[in-house]
Amino acid sequence: MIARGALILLGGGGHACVVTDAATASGWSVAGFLDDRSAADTTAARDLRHLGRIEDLVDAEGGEPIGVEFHVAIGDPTSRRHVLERARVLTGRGGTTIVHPSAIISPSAVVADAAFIGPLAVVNAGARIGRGAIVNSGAIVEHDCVVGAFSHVAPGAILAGSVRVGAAVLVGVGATVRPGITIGDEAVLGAGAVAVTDIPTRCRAFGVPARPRTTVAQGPG
Ligand code: JB2
Repeated sequence: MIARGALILLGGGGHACVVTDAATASGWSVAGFLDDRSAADTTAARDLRHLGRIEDLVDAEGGEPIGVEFHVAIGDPTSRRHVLERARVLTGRGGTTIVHPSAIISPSAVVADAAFIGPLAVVNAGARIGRGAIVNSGAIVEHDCVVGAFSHVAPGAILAGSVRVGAAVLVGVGATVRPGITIGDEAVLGAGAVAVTDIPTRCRAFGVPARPRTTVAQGPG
């Protein structure tokens, strides 16, 4: 039985370990994690109890949601969207936002449900962080940026002012995006890339300056 007021994580990989630390530092009691893989195949089992599969958000006997808060702790945008949707269907709820206490979030910024803001991240004035999005460790989202639902701004990435990031985008580790650039839905900007022109929907762009290469079809996750 999981105590009410506790938090359970969905996903048991490396990102779940980072979220565990952030959630604990911000006062949550993390009861454990749900993952369809066995505990032996997960990283989070090192620190947390494996409590079962995602379907265990619903009480096996009563068929009712188990009533605890949850957070989808998976880095990949498509998988994150997929698992959060499954959880929403099971529980009728949308998931909790976790913000590490060392993050700096402007009072005029807006952070939607189910988002994750990691340690030392900065979300500056007027920025909007979408549902289920990640601003990971040390990433900077400058003033008036929009980060779409389920997008992941990876550790150390920098979005300069007024950048628009679509839904389910991955901005790779240490990537930089020039002011005012738009990145289309489900695009990927590679690690260390510098975007100086817009990146189209579903495009993968790499390098300095970032060059769009191929258009990719993403699976359901
Ligand atoms: O669609 C899914 C799904 N996708 C991933 N359905 C279900 N039921 N489960 C899913 N998972 C589960 O999330 C996998 O079974 C797996 O155990 C976990 C993801 O773990 P993984 O280690 O692959 O990724 P991660 O998201 O924890 O970490 C990645 O992203 C972080 C941001 C890594 O690349 C890290 O290095 C990175 N820091």
